[in-house]
Amino acid sequence: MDIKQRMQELSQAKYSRELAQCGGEQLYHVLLQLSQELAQARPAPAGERKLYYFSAEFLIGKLLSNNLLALGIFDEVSKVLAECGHTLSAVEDVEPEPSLGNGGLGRLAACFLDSIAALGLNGDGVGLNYHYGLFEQRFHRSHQYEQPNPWIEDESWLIPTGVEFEVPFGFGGVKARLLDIAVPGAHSGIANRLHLFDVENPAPAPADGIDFDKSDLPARLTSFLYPDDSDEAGRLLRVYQQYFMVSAGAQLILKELEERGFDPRTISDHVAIQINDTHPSMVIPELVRLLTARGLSMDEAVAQVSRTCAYTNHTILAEALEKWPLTFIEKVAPQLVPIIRELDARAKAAHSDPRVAIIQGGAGREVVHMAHMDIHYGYSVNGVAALHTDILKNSELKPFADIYPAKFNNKTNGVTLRRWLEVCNPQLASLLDECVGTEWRTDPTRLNKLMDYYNDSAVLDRLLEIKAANKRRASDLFIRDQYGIRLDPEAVFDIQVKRLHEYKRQQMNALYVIHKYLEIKAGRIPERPVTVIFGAKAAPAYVMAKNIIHLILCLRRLIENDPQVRPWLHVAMVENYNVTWAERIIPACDISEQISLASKEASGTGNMKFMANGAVTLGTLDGANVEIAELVGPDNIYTFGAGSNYVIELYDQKAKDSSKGYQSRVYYERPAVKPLVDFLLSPVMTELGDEAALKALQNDMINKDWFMALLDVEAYIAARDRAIADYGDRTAWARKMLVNIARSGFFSSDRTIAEYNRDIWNLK
Ligand code: 26W
Repeated sequence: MDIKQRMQELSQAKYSRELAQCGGEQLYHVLLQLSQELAQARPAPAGERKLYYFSAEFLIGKLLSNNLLALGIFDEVSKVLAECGHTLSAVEDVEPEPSLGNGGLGRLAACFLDSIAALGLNGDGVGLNYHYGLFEQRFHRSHQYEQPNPWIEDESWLIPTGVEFEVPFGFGGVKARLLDIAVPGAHSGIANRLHLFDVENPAPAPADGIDFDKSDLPARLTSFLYPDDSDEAGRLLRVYQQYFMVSAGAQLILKELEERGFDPRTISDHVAIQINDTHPSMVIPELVRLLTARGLSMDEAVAQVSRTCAYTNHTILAEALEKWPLTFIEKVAPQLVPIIRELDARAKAAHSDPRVAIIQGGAGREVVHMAHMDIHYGYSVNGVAALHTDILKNSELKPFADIYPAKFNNKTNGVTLRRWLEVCNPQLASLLDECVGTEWRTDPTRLNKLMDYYNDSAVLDRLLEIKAANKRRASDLFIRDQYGIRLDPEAVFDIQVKRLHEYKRQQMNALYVIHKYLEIKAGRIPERPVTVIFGAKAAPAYVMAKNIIHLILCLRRLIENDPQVRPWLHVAMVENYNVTWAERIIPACDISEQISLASKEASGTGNMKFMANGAVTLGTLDGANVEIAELVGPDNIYTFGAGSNYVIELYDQKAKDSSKGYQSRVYYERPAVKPLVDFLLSPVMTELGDEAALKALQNDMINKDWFMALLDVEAYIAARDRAIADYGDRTAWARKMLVNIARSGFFSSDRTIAEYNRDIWNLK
């Protein structure tokens, strides 16, 4: 197809205008339609077995550039736009970012869809079409506020399919309408689909913030992702959402199975279901229900389902392992209760260990342990990084690993380097083309060849120039879009962007900022200026996380207003951090903050994106940081802090005797730590901020500090100062950048997906 000609035709048909006369908004819609046409003309992949990737989140980001790349017309379209005086990135500014995810788990699902399609595998996503997304974050008086984040426009990537299913809730049936988003594969010629279910008559956005009447079902089922679950109505709504997704999804699977001409008795030969964390776990009893309704015996249905479903665990935090009161399920989907009881009875008959029961607790207090159902009735259980899988096998899920050793396997996460390098960092991508050839774009392990340039000063200089250009660009976008916030592109860019959670320890990063501030105030001027950038949303009901945001925003104000400190230290926090901001910030990063308490971050995936863009990691030996450290070697990463075994030991001690194990007060009393923590309630801070919030945070640090920030903070400060000092030797630093880029090929999600397919899905 002549791309330029088709763009011309579309601009005439849609706007009765020459392409060259179109504005950014019109060009966006021309390209949206062009991409839709090309993607829909592509065949679905062949394959005996088809994967359905069930996930409550798909954090897909803007789609235009990514789809143009996958469709093989990125360069051509960029050229045509340039002829009209536009750039693709300016056109893409018009596109709203779909707000269908929260953090790593959702973004991983999006990278996986991209890689499944790129590898030509037969696999679709199944999720929900949240109209107002997670929430849009606003800062006001140094606090986070939440607003609905509507993203669906009249013309969008959503394709109505006309397919509908009835979901049988306890209160009656609700129609699920299927909308699809095409997922074209790069270099594979095929397109898969992301199936998003929606209600027939979605409710309008709530009038005030994100609070709404949670009993207003069914209209509210697809309003928000994870609506505030701090009360019972919110938690119940989640269960409604989950059942809506899995019941409609299971019906879709059976419909397609029939259309492909297969008997439901052979479903496991033709279908694989990946359960992304426990949010979709009710697909197991639902599929048993639907199969028995189609004539299979209970034994047959259970056997088939157990060879169809596979489960991925993304966290070991106890509070995130879902346990639903049986009364909730009784209310939402009463027809599942006898099936879950049967599944539980079978598991209990086979395994007397109460720790592996599906239903736990006495009469009236029974809870359904979703992960346990997945493990007993799934054929594969995987963690998302080597360390995480080891912890699952050796502690968190040990009783299960002892029963089913063969089910457990590791699949270290990956990210799509198409979005996270080719699209977001085109200058670096073309330097890599020059150095290692363009093959790295289809085979990222080729990036290893970059090591040949370790002593090539011209290439090292180019790396530094590209980084500097990306820092200037990010600074310009900050001024433009973040209320004129000024970054210093000459400073070291030190970045921590991820969900806000105590275990990720943004509070420890803030303590470092305080340390630097106090140093400068005491006249000890740092070697070079540092810009500390944060980006994070806090769950609406997570008070401590919001307090940490408050601390960061107060520190920002304090420093900006202090002419003595400002030349050396900047703090910036991105408002409404999302995929779009990640694409702008990550290429500009020098130091990548990956500082979770060892054992708590299952993998992390931001760490991989930063590495591929030439940032050097400052991190604990947690999650995939461990594998990054092995790949780049000790000279090219800064690791610090307590190891996971020690941390787990401390928790065990505390569980046995609360006066043992980690006692934060001991660390608080250390002379290097106390002034930092005390500073939270210093007069300059209480004048700026909300004293109660700061006090609550300080009090928690001193008396609880469950994620042990004070245990590691001294080692952290030392490691960070060392990294900032090393940054001064530009050649040595460029070498570290080069090694990180060269070794990032392993973290391509194409590699991860090839492993899932080889070990779990067997799609072809
Ligand atoms: C209570 C329900 C619930 C629980 C946990 C909702 C959402 C979550 C998290 C947001 C799940 C999540 O994002 N986990 C992350 O998954 C990534 C992909 O595997 C990992 O890289 C991260 O380490 C892990 O935190």
